[in-house]
Amino acid sequence: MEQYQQLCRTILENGTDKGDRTGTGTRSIFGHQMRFDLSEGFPLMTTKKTAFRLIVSELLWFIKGDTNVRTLIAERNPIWDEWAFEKYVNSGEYSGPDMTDFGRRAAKDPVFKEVLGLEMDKFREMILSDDEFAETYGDLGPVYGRQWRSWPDGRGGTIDQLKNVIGSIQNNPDSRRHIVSAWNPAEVEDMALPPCHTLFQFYVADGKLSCQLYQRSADVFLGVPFNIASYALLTHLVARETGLEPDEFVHTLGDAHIYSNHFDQVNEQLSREPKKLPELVIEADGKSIFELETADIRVEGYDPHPKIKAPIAV
Ligand code: DHF
Ligand code: TMP
Repeated sequence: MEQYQQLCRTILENGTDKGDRTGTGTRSIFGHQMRFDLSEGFPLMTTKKTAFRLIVSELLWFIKGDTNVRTLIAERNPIWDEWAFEKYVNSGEYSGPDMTDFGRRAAKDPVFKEVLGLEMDKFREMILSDDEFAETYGDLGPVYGRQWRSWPDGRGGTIDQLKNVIGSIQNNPDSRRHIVSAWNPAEVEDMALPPCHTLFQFYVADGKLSCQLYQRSADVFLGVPFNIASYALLTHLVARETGLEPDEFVHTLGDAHIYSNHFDQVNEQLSREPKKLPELVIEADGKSIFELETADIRVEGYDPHPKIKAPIAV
C-alpha cells in the first residue's frame, strides 16, 4: 500500500503532462516497479474500497478463455461494457441518440451521462437476451482470454499458454521460460483494447512461486488497483494448482499515468492512512483453476476507507 502511495506521489511530483489517445490528458512517468510480498496479506487497496468480486469475476473470465462480455454482465460485472458498447454504437445497427465520444462527454456532462446510462442498460439487456446480438457485439475480439488459452499457432491449431505454463512449473520448475504473453502483434488490430497487462512470467525457488507482470500502460487510479489484486490472485491460484507457496508479485509498469480528471481523487486517497491487509480465502475443494467460480473466492478482514468515484477514459 505504501508502494502504491509512493507511485502516486512520484507521478504527481515528477511526472510529465502529456496528451493521450482518449483526449483526457495525463501526468506520467515511464518505467516503475513495485513488489508485493504475498505472505504479508492480500494486496487489495485499503485506502479506497475496491470491488474484489469484480476482480475475481474478470480473472476467472480470462482463465476460462472467454472474451465475451455477456458472461461478465450475467455476473453483474460492468467493467468491460464501454468497450463492447463502443463497437456497437460505431456499427450500422445502432440507431439511438448520438454517442460520438461518449466517454469524454459523460465525464463532463451529467445530462448526457444519464442518456448514456439508459442506452448502456438497453445494450446490456440485449446482450443477455439475444444470442445473436451477444455474439456480434458482446465479443471484444481476440483479447486476454483468447491469447492465454488459444493463441493461434499459424498452422491452423492453437496454443494453450496457461496450461503449458502450469505444466512447465510442475515439470521443470527451474525453467526461465515460464511466460504467458497477451500481446499478439498479428491480432492487436482486432482487439477492442490492445492488452495493457502484456506479459507475465513465473519463477520458482525454495518451493515458492513468484510472478512478474509487465504492464505497458497503467491507469494508476482506476486500473492499477484492479491489476495488482488480479495478478496477486493469479499467483495464488497458480501456486495452489502446482502445490507451491505464493511468494512475491512483482509489478513492472511502462507508461504509468494519472488522468488529469483523477488528480483530486488521488490526493484524497493519499490523505488516508493505509489499514491492515485482508486475507484471501479460496473454498473450492478439488476444483482445478479452470473450474473455479466467482463465489469460491473471497477476502476476509477487509475494512477499507470508503470508495472514491472517478470517470473512466474510454
Ligand atoms: N480504460 C482505462 N482508461 N482505464 C482502465 O483502468 C481500464 N480498465 C479496463 C478497461 N479499460 C480501461 C478494465 N478494467 C474499472 C476498473 C477496472 C477496469 C475497468 C473499469 C472501474 O471502473 N472501476 C471503478 C468502478 C468499479 C465498481 O463498479 O465498483 C472503481 O472505482 O474501481
Ligand atoms: P491505451 O491502450 O491507449 O494505453 O489505453 C488503455 C488505458 O487503460 C490506459 O489508461 C491504461 C488502462 N488500463 C489499465 O490501467 N489496466 C487495465 O487492466 C486495462 C485493461 C487498461
